[in-house]
Amino acid sequence: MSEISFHILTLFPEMISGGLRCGVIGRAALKGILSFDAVNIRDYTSDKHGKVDDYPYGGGAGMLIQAQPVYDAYRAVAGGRKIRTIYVTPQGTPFTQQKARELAAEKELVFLCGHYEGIDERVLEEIVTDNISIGDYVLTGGELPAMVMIDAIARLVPGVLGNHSSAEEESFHNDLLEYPQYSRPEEWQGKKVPEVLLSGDHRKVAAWRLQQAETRTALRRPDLYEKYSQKQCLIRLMAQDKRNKIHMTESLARGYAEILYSDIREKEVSALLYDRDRQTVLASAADEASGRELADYLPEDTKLAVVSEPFMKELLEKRHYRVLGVYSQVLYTGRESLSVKHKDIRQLSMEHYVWVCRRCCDGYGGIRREYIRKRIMEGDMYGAFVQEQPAGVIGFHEEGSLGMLFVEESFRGQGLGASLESYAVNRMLEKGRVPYGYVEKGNLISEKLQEKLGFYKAEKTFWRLEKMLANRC
Ligand code: 9D3
Repeated sequence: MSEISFHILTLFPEMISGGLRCGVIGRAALKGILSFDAVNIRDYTSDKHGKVDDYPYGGGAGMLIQAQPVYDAYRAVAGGRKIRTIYVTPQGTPFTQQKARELAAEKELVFLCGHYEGIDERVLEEIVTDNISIGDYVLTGGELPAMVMIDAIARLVPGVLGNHSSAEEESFHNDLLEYPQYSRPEEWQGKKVPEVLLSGDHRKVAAWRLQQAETRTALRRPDLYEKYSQKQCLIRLMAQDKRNKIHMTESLARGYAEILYSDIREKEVSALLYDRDRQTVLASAADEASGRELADYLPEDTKLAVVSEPFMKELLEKRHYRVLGVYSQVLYTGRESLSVKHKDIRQLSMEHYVWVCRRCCDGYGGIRREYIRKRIMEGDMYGAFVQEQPAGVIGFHEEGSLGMLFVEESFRGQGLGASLESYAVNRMLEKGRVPYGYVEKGNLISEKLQEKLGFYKAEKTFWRLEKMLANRC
């Protein structure tokens, strides 16, 4: 079974099958990672002359594709099932990378391509889940737009790009256009390669590339540049209060989070950040009034919230959030890796699931089993083993912070906690991240350990909250 199937309903199936046979996408189809079928709407007409269109009621120029052949073509691929169905139309919402990501998570997609003046509205109401355009210009049909969207979606499917290139690089360059690049020869038609690229000075090269990317973005995409500047400005301001805001600056700098709301008054920053992939909001408000204003921008589809003021916690509780835990935030500003005394620390696998749940879910905090399962599956949980038995655990939360530290009672006082945490810090440093995490408020042993390892503790208290599902009556 392929990872994702694309069904394209069209009057020109050869255009689709011809176009998607080539290149990276064609290869992925041959390997069986993807599958396509271009369905000719005309094959499903009940008209004996093969006609699929007719005049529009109420008059007007041109013809309209009738409901019946479209519906029957749809039923031929969907059977009785409901499949996400995209009507490719100039009247749709513009296609974006975010939409591509969302659609790449589906197992099956139907694309309905329009022509002529359109399609009878009644069949659209019956089968279409999304109306999508590719931009504000006029084409002759929906086939090319469907192929554009399929290309963008397919390359996000694991395995399609091969194992070396990741589809979405983790870098702040995501907000900027790419810098110019040069290859041999050093001089071509009297044009020289910029000096700095030949210098071998990596820092200088990086600085030059960033400056080029910024200039290019400012000139060609002022809209993107505006967003980028706003983000940089917020990062810089929040960096002045690193201990309390490292979770926000890191999420922004990593490109995980976008700004939903920000308000800057005399260096007092209030901000609401949203990490769409992890459905996590990070909020910090300078005062209660800003907090209330900020809360109006909370997105609907959120699972987790991290806040650092008591009034924010209360505001969220009124909006159907439940406190998962109360924490101190700790930050490691060093660059040197820490020594790890305990030698047997390794990634946990699902065979340790029950053990981890007993330590992290049942006792305190109320972390969900489902969350632990996901953390293990994503390779983010590490265990310290003593004679092949798990004796302690630490993990990375979804948004990149450290947490879930636990050591079996009978193994305490031997430095296992310190080893686990040092190990986790080293993993983060290797990835070029700033290590920070959450420890249970009032867990004096743990707080002592943080201090010993050289972590700084935030003055603020942090609450992790989860959005409760709305009651369905
Ligand atoms: C403006 C809509 N129609 C007015 C009567 C005419 C029309 C123009 C072009 C109807 C269909 C088309 C064909 N274009 C697409 O099907 C299409 C499209 C596009 O033209 N531009 C950007 N995105 C898309 S997605 C589908």
